[in-house]
Amino acid sequence: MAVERKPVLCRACHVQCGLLVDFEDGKPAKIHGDKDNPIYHGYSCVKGRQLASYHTLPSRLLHTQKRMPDGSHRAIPVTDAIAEIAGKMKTLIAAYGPRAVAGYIGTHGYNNYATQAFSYALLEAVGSPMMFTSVTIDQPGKGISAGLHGPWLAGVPPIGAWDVLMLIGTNPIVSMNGGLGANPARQLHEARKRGMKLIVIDPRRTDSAEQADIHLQLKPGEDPAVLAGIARILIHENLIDRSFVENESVGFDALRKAVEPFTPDVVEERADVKADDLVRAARLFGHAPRGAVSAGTGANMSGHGNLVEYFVKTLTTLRGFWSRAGDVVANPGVLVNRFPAIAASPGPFPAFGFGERMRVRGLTECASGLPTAAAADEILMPGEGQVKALFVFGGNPMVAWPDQLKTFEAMKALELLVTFDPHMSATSKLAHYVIAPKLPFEFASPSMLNETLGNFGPGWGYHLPYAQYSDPILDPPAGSDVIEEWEALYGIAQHLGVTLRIKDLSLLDPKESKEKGTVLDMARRYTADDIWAMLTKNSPVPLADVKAKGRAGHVFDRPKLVVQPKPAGWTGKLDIGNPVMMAELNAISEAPGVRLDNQFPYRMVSRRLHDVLNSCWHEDPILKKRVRYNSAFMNPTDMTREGIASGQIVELESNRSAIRAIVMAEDGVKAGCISMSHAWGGNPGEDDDPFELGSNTGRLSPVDRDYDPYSGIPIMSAIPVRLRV
Ligand SMILES: Nc1nc2c(c(=O)[nH]1)N[C@H]1C(S)=C(S)[C@@H](COP(=O)(O)OP(=O)(O)OC[C@H]3O[C@@H](n4cnc5c(=O)[nH]c(N)nc54)[C@H](O)[C@@H]3O)O[C@H]1N2
Ligand SMILES: Nc1nc2c(c(=O)[nH]1)N[C@H]1C(S)=C(S)[C@@H](COP(=O)(O)OP(=O)(O)OC[C@H]3O[C@@H](n4cnc5c(=O)[nH]c(N)nc54)[C@H](O)[C@@H]3O)O[C@H]1N2
Ligand code: SF4
Ligand SMILES: [Mo]
Repeated sequence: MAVERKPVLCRACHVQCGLLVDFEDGKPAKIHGDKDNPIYHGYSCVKGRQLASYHTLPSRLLHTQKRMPDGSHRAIPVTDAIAEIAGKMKTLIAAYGPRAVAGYIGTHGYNNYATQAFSYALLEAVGSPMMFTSVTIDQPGKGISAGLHGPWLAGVPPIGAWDVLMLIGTNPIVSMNGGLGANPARQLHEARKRGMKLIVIDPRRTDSAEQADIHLQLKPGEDPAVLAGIARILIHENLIDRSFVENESVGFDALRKAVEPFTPDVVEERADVKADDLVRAARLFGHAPRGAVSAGTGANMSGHGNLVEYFVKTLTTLRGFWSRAGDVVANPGVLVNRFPAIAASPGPFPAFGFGERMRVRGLTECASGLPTAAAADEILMPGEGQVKALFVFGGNPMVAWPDQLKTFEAMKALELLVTFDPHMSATSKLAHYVIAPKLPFEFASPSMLNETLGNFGPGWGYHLPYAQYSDPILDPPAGSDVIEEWEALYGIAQHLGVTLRIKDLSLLDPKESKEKGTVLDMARRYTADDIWAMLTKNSPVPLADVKAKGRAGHVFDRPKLVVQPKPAGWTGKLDIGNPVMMAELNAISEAPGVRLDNQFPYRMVSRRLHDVLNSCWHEDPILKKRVRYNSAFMNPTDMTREGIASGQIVELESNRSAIRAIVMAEDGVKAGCISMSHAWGGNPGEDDDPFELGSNTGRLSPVDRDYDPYSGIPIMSAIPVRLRV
């Protein structure tokens, strides 16, 4: 049997592992990690190993679908769909103006840089500012806190330099979220062997918490109290880097005052974390010479995401854990440029209150983009500017957005809903057109996404100057009519008679990436090679050189980059006492803690499952054997008290709606919590059997109550619920 081995980068999630595909007689037979890969060291997960069969699942759409008047879908040639969509857009824009056309980039829109660039370009070309992304229903506190605190240009040292790591509401060993980089289990193992200490703040004993020196198993939503408590101990015990704080930041006195009420006893009372454990955690963190803090979705979705992410940065500043003059930059960049390596901050930048204004709840654009939690209202609310058309790029609003019942009404109200999706997702079922895209092994792509992420926090991206470029390794199935998403968007633009300007995504500054982008010749036939050349036009290493190194990932020989001292006369400083954040902290200290009240005694906390990604991979027969539905994981003591057993269906009700879910015992879940993953379940009115489709936790979050005033994110974790047997 002829066996051929082809390296490829996995695009099933953002971390883009370098994998090997063994072809037997021209067909992919086995996918596995690549032991020689200098970043991933052989790592793969089951989703990546199933990626070839994902291309041939019976449920994969091989043709673009059009919705018929009776609600059913029929295959049509993609070229027809492109022409019809453009025609409909023209009519809508003529009648309602360009703001009526909106876009939403979801997980798989993010995973595909060409889709990202072309989707923004199309909206811009028609004059619509209405591009939503999953960022504002994910970790919007990251961008907002960066604005309020200010970025540190030199970034953070790599994991190899840390003596301590604090993880808050994130479980990178499963999720690959930042904190531990690529192949997180291996990185953690090596760091632990070296002596790095780990502090985990999470209501659940996660895979990451299992390995922690200290696990603060807090009441969900009480993160600000815990972090303020830690900051207070650092200040009281003089465990801060005084000269760094004095020279590089402003606002220390305001911070000191605001954290003062959060004594260890107060924190114990509010967050149900032992005062001694809090002190131990603060001392472990405060005595470590170097370290890092990383937060995730749990920290961002439980009511005070901006403040928690602000503490992530403030604790880093208090300890002076940022990269300093003389440090060698671990990854000077290959396909993506980094910020200038200077040990200085340009100071805060606007975090909210600019750009496009939403017509609801006083929301505006923020440093993490437009508030996606307002998108359904923008579609439903009549009046000037009402959204009439929505393009969904690799996302699934019907199961992922908060307030599913409202989202359902919104999707049905649209005059044009177009999804780019290989499956008849819950959202696609309501779409007028579902464009059937090529899948990752059918087109080329370089490792830009994970490299870009490396610029935004500790333990994200690559800790070495690494890049990989993948060729297409599979042909689309015989008889199919699938298309690369950028080609479909280019076709729509051609029909509309507009000119696209493609951003150079090797540049981080949005303005620069636009200015240095490429204006397309709309009469030309571009190839994928042309597009990737545009997207990497100003990359530190030319794409041609990356390609020349072959198709397996490679560490590039880059000139050594050393962090330079702050130039003379520099005025920018970090702000650790931002008035908006301090006011939020004061309000928390004056309000009673999250009490498990009689009406809604449980808190539903979000979590990720190893074998699926959000709403993806649920239809894969192999993965289905591992995970069929999203269980409601509960502490056995709560189950005994309620008289319920694993496998039993219960009803979970919030102040918005109720869902039925299947209970599963898990010792590591804090009592009083129900730990459940999102993006399951079907559309309202569909089969409500949780054993078949799972349960939609989005249905429990109202978007118009308890939302963040800047990003619009509602409570999507730590949701107060009651349980009925
Ligand atoms: N309550 C609660 N809600 C949450 C969360 C939570 O923790 N709790 N998490 C939030 C977060 S962090 C996020 S990011 C969002 C997720 O929000 P979304 O990105 O909107 O949802 P996904 O389920 O990731 O949608 C992915 C879609 O892409 C399709 N797809 C798969 N492969 C491809 C491909 O190659 N190309 C294209 N074009 N499409 C593809 C899938 O079929 C699926 O329909 O959900 C959010 N919702
Ligand atoms: N296998 C797999 N990997 C994924 C995904 C997936 O679905 N499956 N999704 C991808 C996406 S879209 C994203 S955004 C990332 C997210 O990556 P992470 O943010 O690491 O997501 P989780 O693994 O859900 O970890 C969130 C943790 O927060 C905890 N938590 C919940 N509420 C609170 C709270 O109030 N306070 C604190 N301190 N903790 C709380 C939960 O118990 C959980 O352990 O993962 C990505 N990777
Ligand atoms: S962790 Fe992500 S990139 Fe790596 S194999 Fe799994 S799905 Fe693919
Ligand atoms: Mo996400």
